[in-house]
Amino acid sequence: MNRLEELLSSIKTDNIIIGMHDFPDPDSIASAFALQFLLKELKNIDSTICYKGEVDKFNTSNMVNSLGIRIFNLKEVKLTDDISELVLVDAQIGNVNAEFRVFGKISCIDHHPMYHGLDYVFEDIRPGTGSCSSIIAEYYSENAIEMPQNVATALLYGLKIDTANLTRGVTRLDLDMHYYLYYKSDLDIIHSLENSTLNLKDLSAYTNAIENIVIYGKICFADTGYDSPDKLIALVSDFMLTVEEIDFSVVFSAKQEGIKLSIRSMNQKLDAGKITKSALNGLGGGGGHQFMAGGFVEYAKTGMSAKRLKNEIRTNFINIVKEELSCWDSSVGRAIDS
Ligand SMILES: [Mn+2]
Repeated sequence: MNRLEELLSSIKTDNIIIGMHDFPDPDSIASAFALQFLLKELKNIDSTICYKGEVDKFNTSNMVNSLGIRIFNLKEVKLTDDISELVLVDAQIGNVNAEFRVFGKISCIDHHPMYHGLDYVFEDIRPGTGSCSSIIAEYYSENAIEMPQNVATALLYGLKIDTANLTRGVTRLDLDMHYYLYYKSDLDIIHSLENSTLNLKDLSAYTNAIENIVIYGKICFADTGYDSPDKLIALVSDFMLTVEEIDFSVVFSAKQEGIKLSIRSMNQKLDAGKITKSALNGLGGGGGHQFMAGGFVEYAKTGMSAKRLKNEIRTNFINIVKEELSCWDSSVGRAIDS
């Protein structure tokens, strides 16, 4: 049995939930959407795509609208007794909202590092793969399943976003699936999604970040201002890496409950996920991949003000990065602009 056959045989009911992480991004939405089509097509299984948290505006909601994808907040879904099965995509129990644990049977398809502690009825977790979209696309290609254009477009977009257009964490599978999806996709939609990622009001987050950027060696810290949407914090962090002198970026925004962070690395020696996890250890939660990570620290749990917490977080990051870089040069530990 190949992986798709295994997944299909593990699903016993005809109405399931497909769960995504708390801030669904294009890769998770594409994976869920493509899986939804597969389940309906091959086994006549109905499914509802759910998240628990927020959908950030612009490119994610543009994607949902232009491709006819229906996603729901778990709050909006009436969970009856006959809906007992969950398939998680682009997420695992351990990095997804705890409310998903109510399901009796959970399967998992993901590309994040492994979190342990749960027996899935089916799992296909491939850490290191560039996108979850690539894994789902392979289910189609391996089984010669015809893919509708909107499914291909969603998957190609998810793959492109998670791999920063095939420049970040790319594996052979991502390249093969990029090729497989490319001619099946509506490239005009891809083009318009890629070119309308910001609203005018979002520009202020860039202005704030540029105005208060602090650089230590090749590491930058920047604040997008109060209560920026998560996706925007991530975009500003991506943007920082386009600056020649920067190869590790920590971008944050103070929100009502705490500080949200987005971390990017293009330095092979600096694993964004691991560094974030240890920098926030004891303060809050965080982690991710080699090249991208995120975190959140609640004021209430630390008893610190936003200002103190920002300083604490910055100091932790700098100390850990110093440890990681064996060739750390003391001259780069100095703020060159603050
Ligand atoms: Mn992903």
